Amino acid sequence: MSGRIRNEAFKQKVMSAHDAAALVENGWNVGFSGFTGSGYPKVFPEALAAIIDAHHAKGEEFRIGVWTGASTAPELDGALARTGGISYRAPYQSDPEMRSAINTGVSYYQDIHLSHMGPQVSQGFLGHLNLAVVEATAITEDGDIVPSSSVGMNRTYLDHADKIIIEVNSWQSEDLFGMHDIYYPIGALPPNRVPLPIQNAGDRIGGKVLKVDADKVVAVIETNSADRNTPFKALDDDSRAIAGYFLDFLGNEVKAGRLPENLLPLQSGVGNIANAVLAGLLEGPFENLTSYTEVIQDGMVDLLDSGKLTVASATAFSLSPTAAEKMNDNAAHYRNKIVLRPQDVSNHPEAIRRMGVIACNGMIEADIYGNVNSTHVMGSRMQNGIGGSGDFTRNGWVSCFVTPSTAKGGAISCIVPMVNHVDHTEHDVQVLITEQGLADLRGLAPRQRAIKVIENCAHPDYREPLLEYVKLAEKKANGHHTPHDLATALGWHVRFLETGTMAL
Ligand code: 0RQ
Repeated sequence: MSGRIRNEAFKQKVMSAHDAAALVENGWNVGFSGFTGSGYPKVFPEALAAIIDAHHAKGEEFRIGVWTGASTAPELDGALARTGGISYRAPYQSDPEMRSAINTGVSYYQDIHLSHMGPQVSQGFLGHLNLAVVEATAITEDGDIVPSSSVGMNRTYLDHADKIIIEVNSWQSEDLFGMHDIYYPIGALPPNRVPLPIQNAGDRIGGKVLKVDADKVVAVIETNSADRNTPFKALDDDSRAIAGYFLDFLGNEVKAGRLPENLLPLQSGVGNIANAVLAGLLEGPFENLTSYTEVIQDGMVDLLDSGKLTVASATAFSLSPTAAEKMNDNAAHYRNKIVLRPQDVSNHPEAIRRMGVIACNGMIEADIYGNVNSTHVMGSRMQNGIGGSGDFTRNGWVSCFVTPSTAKGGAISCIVPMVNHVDHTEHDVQVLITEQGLADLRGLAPRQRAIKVIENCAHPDYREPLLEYVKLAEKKANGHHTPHDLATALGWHVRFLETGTMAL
């Protein structure tokens, strides 16, 4: 044994992943740890996938509900989705196999705001939780769980599941102990909720460990496996340009007196552009920054190293292999600057609103009036999910969305007459940014916004057609608040589906 299991009763429960997976029954709901590719169980899901395959080979029905914190990795979403044995999945996912199971109709998917997942599980809307499978860095002498590289939904799943399986992963640094902040009162439902006592991004309000009812623990598995940790794409010209507009915007907000010189706590989404923004901040003029976000990626760690960022609060890491090794080697140093919280705290509307978080997230497309689609491709297909973007956008001090102005080599305009699905309404979206420029929509009525969005953000190839649409809509509309020609508003998407391009 690795020495990570320090409680006698738990030592007696150590078994192979196969034996643990054999405890699962058809029709169960399983709550897994894991958030953006970190802190998910590494060997249990593949063992379970093999068991599901064996049942299917015998012609037997075997399907389970899979709940997580957010996206996981090929070893979890990929392995289980491939069996066709996932009946229902929630909340955020980004695995190609899982996406395919959703889009081919094999699996139901419910896309829930990450801060809503805890309360919805607690109220039983997703059904009964039969099993929680949670990765741990260690089990203490007292039988408490030291979380690993994500906290996500673990507190809720451990509290609600009938049975629990713990995967103790000795790849995770033992020095993560003390980085987590597990606040139990967040589980209370109305009318028993209390104010969330977070005033500053780095405030610690809870304990270091997850509590677990030892009687519910049916198996402990030992592993030594790295998190998914995919490297980031190299910064390209578009992401650098987008980051540049965003940083200029923040500088102007400081000059206008709407932001302090060290800004307000930053939230940044995942992906290439978010990382470019963080790289830009490294070279930029802002000092003593703080971050209240949901994932800590490489750029955030670089900012901490530079001293420009003093503290980062999140629920998970999403690091490249190199940055993950660095985190593992230096966790004792970083735990004074990083707080990992349950996702219903990291994404809590009250904290986000109180501190005035600056939200910046990626999108699929925006329309001329400022509605944003973060999740759907051409009306019916799911890309990833809303993740935490709604939690931060609705409640942030400034809410920004970023995207290149075109996708698929220019065949798709990311600025369209009408979005094919709405995740963030015109009432919540304040700033749109593409490599073409930035549209600050604050204080503008819809018709004023349309001109600004087209002129500042649309690709030159699509500007004229968009202006033509505005003219047509104003002629045909039944009202002049948000003029639309309903017969052609989604015509750009229809044209893409029929011809492979939105271009005329
Ligand atoms: O498809 O992979 O087939 O080439 O969408 O697009 O440009 O790689 O962008 O990785 O930044 O993702 C919105 C999906 C952007 C992400 C989204 C196609 C494009 C490509 C991905 P391919 P890019 P990114 C914090 C906050 C929601 C959750 C969120 C996301 C693929 O940012 O999931 O914000 N956001 N969470 O070709 C059709 C368009 C398109 C398009 C791009 N207009 N139409 N396809 N694509 N634009 C994190 C968490 O919550 C955990």
